[in-house]
Amino acid sequence: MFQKILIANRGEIAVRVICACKDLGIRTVAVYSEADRNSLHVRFADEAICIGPAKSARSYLDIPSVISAAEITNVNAIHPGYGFLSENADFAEVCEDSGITFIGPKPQVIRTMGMKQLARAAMKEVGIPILPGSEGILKSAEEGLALAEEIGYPVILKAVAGGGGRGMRIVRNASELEANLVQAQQEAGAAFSCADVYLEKFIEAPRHIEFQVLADQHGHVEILGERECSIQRRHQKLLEEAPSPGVSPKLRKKTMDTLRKAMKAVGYTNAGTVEFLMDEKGNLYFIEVNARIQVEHPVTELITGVDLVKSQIRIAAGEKLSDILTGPIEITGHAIECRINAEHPETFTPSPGRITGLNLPGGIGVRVDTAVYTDGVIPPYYDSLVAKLIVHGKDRTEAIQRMRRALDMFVVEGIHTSIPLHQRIMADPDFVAANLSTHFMDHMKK
Ligand code: MV4
Repeated sequence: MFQKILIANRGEIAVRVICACKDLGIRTVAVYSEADRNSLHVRFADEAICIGPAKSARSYLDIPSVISAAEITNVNAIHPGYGFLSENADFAEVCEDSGITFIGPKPQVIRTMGMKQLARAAMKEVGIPILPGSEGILKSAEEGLALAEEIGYPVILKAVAGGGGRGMRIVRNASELEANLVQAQQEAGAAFSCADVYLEKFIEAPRHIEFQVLADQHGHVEILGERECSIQRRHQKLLEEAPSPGVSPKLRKKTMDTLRKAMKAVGYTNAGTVEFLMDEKGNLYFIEVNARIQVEHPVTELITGVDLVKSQIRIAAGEKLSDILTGPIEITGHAIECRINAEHPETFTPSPGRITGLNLPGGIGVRVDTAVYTDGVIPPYYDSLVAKLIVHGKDRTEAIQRMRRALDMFVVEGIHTSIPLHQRIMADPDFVAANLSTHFMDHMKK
């Protein structure tokens, strides 16, 4: 097992990784930008190193700075958290070349999953259903027109280097295709330095459902059920729950059985998420793989009892999944996570600043993952996540009731937060009826 781990991240996930390290008896090194000097991850780590100015490009995204900090402190491994360098295959490679274990999948697997048309082809190959669309990169408008004619409009153009909703264009008829393709390629080129685009059938009002994967370095893969992540706004998830109310036990078993084989076949290791869209008929179609721990991992932890971050570290250290998991994966009860963001609850405009008053809720079935404290500051430079409020109940009804209670007792003063928005969602009849799609926020009544 590792003696010392560097955490290449900030905020709640850095604190979450420190928790896992403390549980495993591993020493920790925090890295921080000049804006994060007084952060909790700096306070709770055994050592801390400033790696640069506030701007991420010069601190948390700066590979030489992070590697230098790892070498100075003589760590055995780096946990990248989510965002920042977590899915950067070059970073993972530099870590390995420097004799530091990257806590994540192998660089070549990260690289393949990052190129969405390759991930799509790889998953199709191993029997995972994908949406009808192009075989690889779209080479011309003519090819796109012929393909769209065959599969039927609407179709969607996606940047191969995109993901998470960036670099997508919906095409509703033949007259729109060429112009949209040119635009999509230009945008993709500017945003990702790769202009390649692929085409898929567009699902109008899908549900967004993702399966949690854990895989060791000895060829053993486990799937820890799924999460429902349909409630989002501008591709930012607001709330996630597990299990998905839209997935039947039969569909869950079938998908998990196929995924176990698929992830083994692609040589996947460590933690990951396989994202699907569910159409109106209840069919699941693969869209992408996230080769990292995700923000919403706690809902899976609460229904399975598995510590996913500890599992990541043990897998990276070479342990077997059969030693990490105490038995078969069983799903108990229902969990919901609300992302509490520093933003205006109606306009969604960012609301950074000093937290002047704070009460974190507790009680049975309630977990709060956060790095905030009274008089602490939410800086304007990074994402607006203040806390994740996660509840667990015996069923969805009890989880909703506990979430309402916890939201009522969650006090944040000095900044605006999304707490009132979550209170409205918890009271919404469509939410209570689990009548969900990615258009939920457009339909929710005031
Ligand atoms: C889609 C889709 C419909 N059809 N792909 C968004 C996040 C990224 N991971 C994939 N996304 C989508 N891919 C097909 N073939 C719908 C989404 C999608 C979406 C698209 C447009 C506007 C809002 C959206 C919200 C959630 C998901």
